[in-house]
Amino acid sequence: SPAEAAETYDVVVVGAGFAGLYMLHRLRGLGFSARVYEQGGGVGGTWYWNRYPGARCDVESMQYSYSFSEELQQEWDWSERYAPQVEILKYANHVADRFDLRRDIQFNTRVERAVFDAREKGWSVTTSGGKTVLAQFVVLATGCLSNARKPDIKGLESFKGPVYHTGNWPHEDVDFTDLRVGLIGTGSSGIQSAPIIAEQAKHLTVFQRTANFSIPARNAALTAEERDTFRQNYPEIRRFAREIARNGIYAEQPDRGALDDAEDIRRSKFKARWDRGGLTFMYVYNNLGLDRAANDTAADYVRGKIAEIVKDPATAKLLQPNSHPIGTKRICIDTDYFKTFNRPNVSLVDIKANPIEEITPNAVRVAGHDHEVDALVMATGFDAMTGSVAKIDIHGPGGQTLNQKWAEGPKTYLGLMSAGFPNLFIITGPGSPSVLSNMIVSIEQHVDWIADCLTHMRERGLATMEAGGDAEEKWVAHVNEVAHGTLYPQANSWYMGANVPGKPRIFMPYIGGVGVYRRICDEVAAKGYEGFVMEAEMQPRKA
Ligand code: NA7
Repeated sequence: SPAEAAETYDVVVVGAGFAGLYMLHRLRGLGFSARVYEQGGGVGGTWYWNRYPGARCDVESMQYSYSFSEELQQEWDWSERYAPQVEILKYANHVADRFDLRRDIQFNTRVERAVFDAREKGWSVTTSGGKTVLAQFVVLATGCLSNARKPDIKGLESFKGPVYHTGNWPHEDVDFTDLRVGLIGTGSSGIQSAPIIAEQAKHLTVFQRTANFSIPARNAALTAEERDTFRQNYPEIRRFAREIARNGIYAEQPDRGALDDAEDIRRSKFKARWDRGGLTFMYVYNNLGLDRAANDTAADYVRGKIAEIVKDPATAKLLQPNSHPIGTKRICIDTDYFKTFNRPNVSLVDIKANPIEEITPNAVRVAGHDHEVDALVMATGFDAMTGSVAKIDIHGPGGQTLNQKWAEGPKTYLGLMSAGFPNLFIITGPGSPSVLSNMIVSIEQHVDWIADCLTHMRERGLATMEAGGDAEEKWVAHVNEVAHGTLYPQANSWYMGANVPGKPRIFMPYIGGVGVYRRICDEVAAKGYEGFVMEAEMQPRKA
C-alpha cells in the first residue's frame, strides 16, 4: 500500500523556531528519527517573519536565550540589553549551525494535514509539496504569535500603495523616505515601529483604536563586564527563572502590595522602575494584576508620565490608556514612543470614537475625513496561540478535527495534549504559561518534558499516549479559575482571543506561574503520566 512506501519518522516537528530547533536537538540526542517542516525559508520562527523597523525582544537578551548548552550561553555575545530582531535571528542561525540541525529541516514547506492512522498508530502527515510521510508522533512547534492577521477593513484591497504587515515584513529593505505612512495598530509592534518610521517618513499618521501602556526600554549596549556578571551567575539566574519567577524572568520579587505603601513611597518606587525601564515595572508590587485599586496606582503613574512627555494636551489625553487595567493587555516596552508624537510630522487619529469607515485608493477615511497616505503599515497583531494550529487540518482517530473540537475554545491537558488526538504534542500551547512567560524558558521546559515522555514510552514499548478527558476537563477549569481570580480577563486582549472577530473568548494561557506549572508537570510525570492514557501495541502490526 502507499502507506508502507511512505517515509517514516519517529517524530515530525512542525516549525523551526526556538521550540522546533531545541526539540530536534533533544530528539536527535535520544536517537529518535525526526523531520522538521518549516514554512519559512530559514530558521527563527517569529524572528524570521517580524522584520519590521524597531523589532526587538522585550525580555532582556541575557535571559531570552537558551540555557541547555553551557558552552552556548558562555560563548554567545549579546550586544544590547534588548536584542534587536536581526541579532536574535543570527542567534537562531548560529544554534542551527552549531548543533548541525539543518540537515533534518525542510524549509519552504508547510504541514497542511495530519490524519491519525489507527492501524499504524501514528500520524500520516501531508506537506505543501503534496508529499505524505508517517510519524509515530507529531510535535506542533508552531508558535503563539506567528499567524499575522490583516483585519477586514472595507476598501483595503483598493489601496494603491504598498500595504505591509509587521508580522510578515518583506526581506528587502523598505524605504519610507518622502512617503506619507499610515500605521494601524498600537500594540507592541506599532509602538516599536512608530518612532523609527517617523524618522524616515515625510509624515506618519498613527490610527489608534486602544491606547496602550508602555514603559521605556532604556535599551543600551551591554558591556563585557555586564555579560560576565550574568554568565558567572547563570546557574542561579536560570534556576530562579525556571522555578521561582512567575514569568520565567530573573528579577527581584515583590513582597508587598501597592496599597501597603504611602503615596510618596509608592511614587518613588514607580519612578525607580520607570527610570530603570523594562517589564519589571509591573513587578514592583505583588498585587498589580489582582487588585483594581492597586493596579490604578500604577496605571495613574504611567498616565501621568504620558502627560509629562507629550506636549499637546489633546494628543496626550488620547494616548492615555483608560479602557483596561495596566498589564492586562501585554505591556509594551518602547524607545521614544510617546515622544514621537511631539514631532511635527506625526499625527494621531482616534479610531475608537470613530472607526475607519473605509480605505480608499490613497487615504484612510475616518469621520468623513480622508487622511491621505502613500503606504500602509498594519501592526494589527496575530490570531494568537491557536491561529497557526488551526491552519493545519488535523484529524483524530474518531474522525473529529482539532478545529471542530476547539470550536468553542482550545481544550488541552497541561497545554501539552488535547484529548482525542493521541501522540500529538503542542509546545507552549493554550493552557500552558506560554505568552505570559519568557518564551524560551517555557519552550525548554516543554521540550524536556516531551523528550522524557517519549523516552519513557520507548522504554516500555508503549505505542500511544493521549490526554484523558477528565484530566483535560479539570485542567481547563483550573486554567479558567486561576485567570478569573485576576484582572486579566477584563481586557479585550489577544490572551482572550478578543482581537479576532468571532473567536471564542477564553483566557488561553495559564496564569499560575511557570514555577508552579513546572512542578505540576513534573508531578504528573512522576506519577506515571497521571491523567494521560498510554497504550501498548495491542496487536502485532499487519503486513
Ligand atoms: P497586538 O498587541 O495584538 O496589537 C494589535 C494592534 O492593532 C492593537 O492596537 C489593536 O487594537 C489594533 N487592531 C487590530 N485590529 C484592528 C482593526 N481592525 N482596526 C484597528 N485597529 C486594529 O499585536 P502586536 O503585533 O503589536 O504585538 C503582539 C505581541 O508580540 C506583543 O504583545 C508582544 O508579546 C510581541 P485593539 O487593542 O485590539 O483595540
